[in-house]
Amino acid sequence: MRIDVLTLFPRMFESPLSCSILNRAQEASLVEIALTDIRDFAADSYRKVDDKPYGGGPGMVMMPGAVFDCFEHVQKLSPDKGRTILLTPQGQKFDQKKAAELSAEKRLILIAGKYEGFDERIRIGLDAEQISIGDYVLNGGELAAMVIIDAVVRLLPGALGDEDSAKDDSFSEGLLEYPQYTRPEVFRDMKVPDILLSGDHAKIAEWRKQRSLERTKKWRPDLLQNNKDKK
Ligand code: 6GU
Repeated sequence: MRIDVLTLFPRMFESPLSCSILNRAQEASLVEIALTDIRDFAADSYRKVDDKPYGGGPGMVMMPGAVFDCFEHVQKLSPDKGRTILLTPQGQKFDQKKAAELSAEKRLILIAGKYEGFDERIRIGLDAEQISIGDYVLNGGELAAMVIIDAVVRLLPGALGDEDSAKDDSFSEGLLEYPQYTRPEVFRDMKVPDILLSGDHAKIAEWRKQRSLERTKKWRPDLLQNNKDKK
């Protein structure tokens, strides 16, 4: 997979992309992540990329010129057209299902903007899908882009050490994950449930399923409702 990110702050991505699973996935060529600075495509020598909104109001709006030029440049970096995504609080809410869907793409082009917004002609002209990561406002789309990259890359075959680990994750079956335990068997008077030490794999699977259901009912009943709505 190839992921291109268009941003005014490429340095924000350095640390997250160079650690842990995201780093390993790039080293193993499972994903190539390329950052392009939108400001390099500004038309004037002040490198100006935003301006006051027509009609008045607070804040600054991203001008279309640099974003379009940057996008057209980035598109040519690889033969795949890719799926273009604009990060904005107005977008469709990102979830595990969307992560799985995006992980099947050959190429993603993520465009991170400043919150006050994009000139409307960017959304229209690029014919991009809009994604939000939740109902709150961030200063820009960068952190949202990183969230999406993280959630998508860990689903690429081979990205996790253990091939099965993504399957058991919370949300992968529309439920929260079952409780996990590791050594020691007793910690501050709290004991690992006997069944997990029993070696009976069928019973363990059933126990986990029940615990998943139980904690989803208790902590995230909305997920069960969503599952019903979808079925
Ligand atoms: Cl994608 N961008 C911004 N600026 N704020 C957000 C968001 C995106 N998703 C949730 N809040």
